Amino acid sequence: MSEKEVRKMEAAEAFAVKGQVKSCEPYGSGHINLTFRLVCEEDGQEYVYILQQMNHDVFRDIDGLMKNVKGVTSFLRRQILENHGDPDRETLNLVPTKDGKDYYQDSIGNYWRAYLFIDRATCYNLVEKEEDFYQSGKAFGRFQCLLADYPADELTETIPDFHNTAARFLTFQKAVEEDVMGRAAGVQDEIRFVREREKDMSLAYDLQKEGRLPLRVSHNDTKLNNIMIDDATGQALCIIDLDTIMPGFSIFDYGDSIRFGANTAQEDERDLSKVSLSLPLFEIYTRGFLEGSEGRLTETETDMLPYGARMMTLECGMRFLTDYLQGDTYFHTSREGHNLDRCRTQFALVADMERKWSQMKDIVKKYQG
Ligand code: ADP
Ligand code: GN1
Ligand code: MG
Repeated sequence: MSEKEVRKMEAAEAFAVKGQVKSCEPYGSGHINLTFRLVCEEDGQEYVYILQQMNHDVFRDIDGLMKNVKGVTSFLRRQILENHGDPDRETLNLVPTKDGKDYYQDSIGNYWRAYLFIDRATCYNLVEKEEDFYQSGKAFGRFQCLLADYPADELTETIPDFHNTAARFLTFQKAVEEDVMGRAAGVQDEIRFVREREKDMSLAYDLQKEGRLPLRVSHNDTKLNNIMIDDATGQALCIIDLDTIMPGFSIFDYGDSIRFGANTAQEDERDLSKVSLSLPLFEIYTRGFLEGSEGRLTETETDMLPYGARMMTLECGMRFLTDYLQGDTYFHTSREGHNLDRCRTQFALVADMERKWSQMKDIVKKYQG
């Protein structure tokens, strides 16, 4: 067994799962953590869990992060019980370690956690049914409402300046300057694309400083594969990937969902002719998100939804490009040039949003109420 396999099995054995460990295979398509589907068996019955090695390079304060996850999931669990829902499926549930802790540190310092596996539900990488996307909009809108009552001062900021696009621009500029991999010469068009769009990168924070845009407790990573859709009912069942819950902007929760889900192609599509903003999907998500947020968004927030979508797409493309320039150390990649492919889809989508800007604005107005 490789060192990695040994650590994984050590971690699997550390949690208070039912029965004996039967298998533990890589699972899902997240870019940050290492995720495994852990299957255990007792008396011929299978018990399934998610085992995750948390990315300690990305999340420097694992203890603070896990306090956030524990706090938010316990808070949601109470609300689900009040609404007579199923708390084992409608929120993530941490499985404690055998000594009662929320996470485990293995003998070489890696951090692990386990969740109950939510079965009969799917995380999609592309919208297959429009209704699913509507449901996810509603769920993310509602999620913000539920978290509106969460004590924000108890939250750890797990990645400072996570959606501070202007700060990310500075990191990008530095990566271009340093050019540690010698890749900058080959991506001059992409570098120009970012630089031409610097001017409105700080708009959200500027408005917040002026008291015109509220800071809210938000999810901050609202792509479609971070929400589970119930296979039987087609309804959004559970919002997952709670690592980045911290104070942020509603327009960015909305925007990140549009970036990923209203794209007619996958995030890493190589054929850029397939990439575009689907206005029907944009509309359906907007309707869901505004319904789900139940009138709590201010007029400025609603006005800025299209900006949120464009900025999240530009920011994400810039982050992929930065990582490409720095040698692919942040996002998991599985092929040569993977981050550059991802960057190009994002920029193609930004360009299409710019072409469709007035239609995006009109659609938001239609549902503004
Ligand atoms: P990352 O931060 O790497 O994106 P996620 O927490 O999003 O990690 O998990 C990666 C994938 O694992 C998800 O997209 C989903 O498919 C799957 N997953 C995560 N948690 C659960 C769960 N409790 N039940 C079933 N599948 C899950
Ligand atoms: C990462 O963890 P995951 O795969 O859901 C990233 C997001 C990016 C996304 C791009 C903590 O999300 O910010 O938008 O990749 N998460 C972190 O797909 O950086
Ligand atoms: Mg994820």
